[in-house]
Amino acid sequence: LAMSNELRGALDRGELSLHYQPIYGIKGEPLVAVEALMRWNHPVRGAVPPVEFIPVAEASGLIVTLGAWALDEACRQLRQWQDTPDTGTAGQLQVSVNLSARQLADDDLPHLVAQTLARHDIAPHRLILEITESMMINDVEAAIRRLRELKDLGIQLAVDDFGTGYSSLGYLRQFPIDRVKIDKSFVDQLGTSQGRALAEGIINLAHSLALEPIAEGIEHEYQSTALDDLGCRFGQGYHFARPESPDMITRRLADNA
Ligand code: G
Ligand code: G
Ligand code: MN
Ligand code: NA
Repeated sequence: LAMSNELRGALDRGELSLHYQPIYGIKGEPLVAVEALMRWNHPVRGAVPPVEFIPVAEASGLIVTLGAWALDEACRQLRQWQDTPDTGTAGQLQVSVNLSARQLADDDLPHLVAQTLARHDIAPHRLILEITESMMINDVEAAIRRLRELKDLGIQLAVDDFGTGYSSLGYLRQFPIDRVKIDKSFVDQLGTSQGRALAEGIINLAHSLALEPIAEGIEHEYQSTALDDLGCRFGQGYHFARPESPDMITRRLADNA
């Protein structure tokens, strides 16, 4: 409760910020997207990790306000990268924003997304919203309707932590999603033949459903190579880059790296 109260003021005091983790083409293509990740710099406690404060924000409902802020800030930043001279491919860069269940359930979400894109003059296909499997299976019909509303805006939808939830493959086909983010736990197991077979199955499944697989948590070169061999074209992880400040992303764009 103490943290929940503090978090309420954190936004107004400017203690929240977004860092961005690059998503690269696995064959070495330039930066294609960045995932926005919330940071809380507490004046006394220092950096509070999202795994501590996001659940608190979710439990209190404050995540709806924080999430709206994150969406606006990510779009504002994308516009700024694009408008900065000599930032190469910034005009094609996509930004991925994580959603919580409470936000998805909010009837105002599609309107909020449309307004935010318009405010910053961002083409809808450059915004990716990340949801998890668990957010889709509680009320499948409601989730499908909400996701359709979002898709009708022209944005992209990704399923985060893919493979760790309970969604049956039958359900998956009904959802209007574009990409699946293959959970780090599968990337971690790429060194064994069984783990590799599992990753291959997931990548093939994604492709057969016309979903773009994006591997998460790539920490080693051999994982990147294995994923490339298995036909996964995009990846994210410490091997490429950690979540970093907007300025560092600006530099990457300028270097076209
Ligand atoms: O870097 P990392 O520690 O940033 O993130 C930890 C967890 O917090 C991840 O599961 C991530 O999806 C979640 N997270 C980070 N930023 C946000 C955000 O803006 N909204 C939501 N809902 N979750 C976030
Ligand atoms: O749940 P979600 O996928 O949004 O969470 C992203 C989380 O994964 C963030 O906390 C981010 O910092 C973390 N992350 C990203 N790449 C790596 C990696 O290569 N290794 C590890 N251990 N964590 C990573
Ligand atoms: Mn994510
Ligand atoms: Na994930």
